[in-house]
Amino acid sequence: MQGDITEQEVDAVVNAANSSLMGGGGVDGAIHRRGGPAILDECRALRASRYGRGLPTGQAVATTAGNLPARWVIHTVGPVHSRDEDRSALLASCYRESLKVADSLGAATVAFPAISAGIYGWPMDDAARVAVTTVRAASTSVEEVRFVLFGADALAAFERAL
Ligand code: AR6
Repeated sequence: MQGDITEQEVDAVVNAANSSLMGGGGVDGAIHRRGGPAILDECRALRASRYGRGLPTGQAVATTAGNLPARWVIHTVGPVHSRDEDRSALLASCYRESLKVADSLGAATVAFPAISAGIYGWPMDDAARVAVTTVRAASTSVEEVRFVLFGADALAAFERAL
């Protein structure tokens, strides 16, 4: 669907974060702005404990969703298109690992943005193909995966991929 991921009434929304977990632009900025400081507080605690060197690309971790309608935010770090080797495998890993975290939380409905297709520079068609292929092949208890796309072009790319 076309829409704003921060408005989704799902169990978990996935954040296209960066390794620092300290916020940024795009989806990340919108989630922290709308979700409020409780999310950043948990991100800081994660940095002080499990992820002292940051969350590695392709991995995922959950926090509260603060004031968002969702219950959890699952933060994942997509690969930068121009920089990361094995970028397709890393992008696939973002979707798979996020679904694993969702399973561990008991989340039945999960909303994903087009990870890496903004500031991280992926061509939308390619990002959509990796997203759709990976989610379709995933073994998960999640009942609904909702791709929430910003704009008609992104929606069209995901429709083509589907
Ligand atoms: N809802 C749904 N989609 C959105 C929203 C929204 N509210 N806002 C943007 N998009 P990006 P990335 C779309 O840049 O490429 C941050 O600074 C956007 O149009 O959010 O993985 C992080 O801290 C695009 O199609 O994520 C990282 O440093 C897609 O979501 C870096 O950006 C992803 O764009 C991550 O870059």
